Amino acid sequence: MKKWLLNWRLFSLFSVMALVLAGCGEPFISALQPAGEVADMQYSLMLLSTAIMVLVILVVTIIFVYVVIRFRQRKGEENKIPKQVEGSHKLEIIWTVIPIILLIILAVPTVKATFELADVKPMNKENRDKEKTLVVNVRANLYWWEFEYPDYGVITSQDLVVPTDERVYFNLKASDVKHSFWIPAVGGKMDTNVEESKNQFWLEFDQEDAEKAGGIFYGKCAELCGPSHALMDFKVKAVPRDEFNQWIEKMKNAKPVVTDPVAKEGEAIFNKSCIGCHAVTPVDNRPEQARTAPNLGNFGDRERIAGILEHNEENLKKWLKDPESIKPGNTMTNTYGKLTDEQIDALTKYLMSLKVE
Ligand code: HEC
Ligand SMILES: [Cu+2]
Repeated sequence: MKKWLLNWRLFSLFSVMALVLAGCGEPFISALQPAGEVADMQYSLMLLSTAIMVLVILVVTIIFVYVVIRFRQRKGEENKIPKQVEGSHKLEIIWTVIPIILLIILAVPTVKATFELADVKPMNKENRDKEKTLVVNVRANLYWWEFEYPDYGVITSQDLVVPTDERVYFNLKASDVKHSFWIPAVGGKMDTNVEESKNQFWLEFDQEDAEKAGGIFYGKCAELCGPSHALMDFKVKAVPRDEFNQWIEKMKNAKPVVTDPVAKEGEAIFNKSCIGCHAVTPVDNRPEQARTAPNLGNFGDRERIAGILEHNEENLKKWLKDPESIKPGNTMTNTYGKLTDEQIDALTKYLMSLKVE
């Protein structure tokens, strides 16, 4: 095939793809539809740097085209050499000063935003007002997320719940390998490290934007960590402050009450095969190293199963039957005996009954 034809085809293909991808922005996931203070700042910086880059490209291209046309070799003037400007002081100064100015325009807001985004003083104050300044400990694991509310002694997993219209502060760490905490529409990302180098940052979730996103934002791991890295998702429920307070109260007092006979059977199986890893009350006083699996205290209220599957009985059964087929390399696979369909039904009934709402 002719080379220009091949190039042209590739060009059209990429243009169409760019067009298709440009339609991907949904309010629950898109960094281009910022839904909070941090995301707003990051988005403005993106716009500013893009504008500067486009300006530079435009000016350079225009000068380039002008020079190519204006100074090209013309018939009958083959030996004519245009005026040489090499070493021109004026030009050298112009093209040194302009980039410096552009960099300053870029640097001032960037540095300012960097300091603003790193301001975690309120969370580290000795006598912080716990009613007003919420701190969440995020712990990333292969391939699940734990969210601990240290002021309330409450733990949840996979679904983070936060109040809107205020700064929420996060301690970030990992228990196995490095992961990264990212809620595209709201802000981040920030690494979750193993051991002592704990990261801290804050995010703010806008109530109005949360409503546009259906109350749920999408979060994910943004650091390649293993075969199921792409499946290491979580959900963020952003609710008004008073709703959040009610939720945390219910979490504090949650105890599974099982009455249904099938669910009772499930509970018995659970207490034999699963309780060593999974807690079923949001208040879990075991040390961190002992918490080797998601807390299932409010499992019945979850948005997703294992962070990715739609939350329904059918999918839960699939997960219990063969977690490996859903998240390759996850650490639950092959840690309990083979379950019969009956046992899976009973466990499903039991797990779905674990609710606080
Ligand atoms: C060795 C520890 C271990 C044992 C034993 C174990 N699990 Fe798990 N389980 C995990 C881990 C780790 C995950 C998270 C997997 C992931 O998402 O990568 C998980 C995930 C789950 C989930 C999804 C959780 C969520 O928040 O969406 C359910 C439900 C579950 N397990 C139920 C069970 C049941 C029922 C049993 C007993 C039959 C059991 N597990 C036994 C470690 C364990
Ligand atoms: Cu990861």
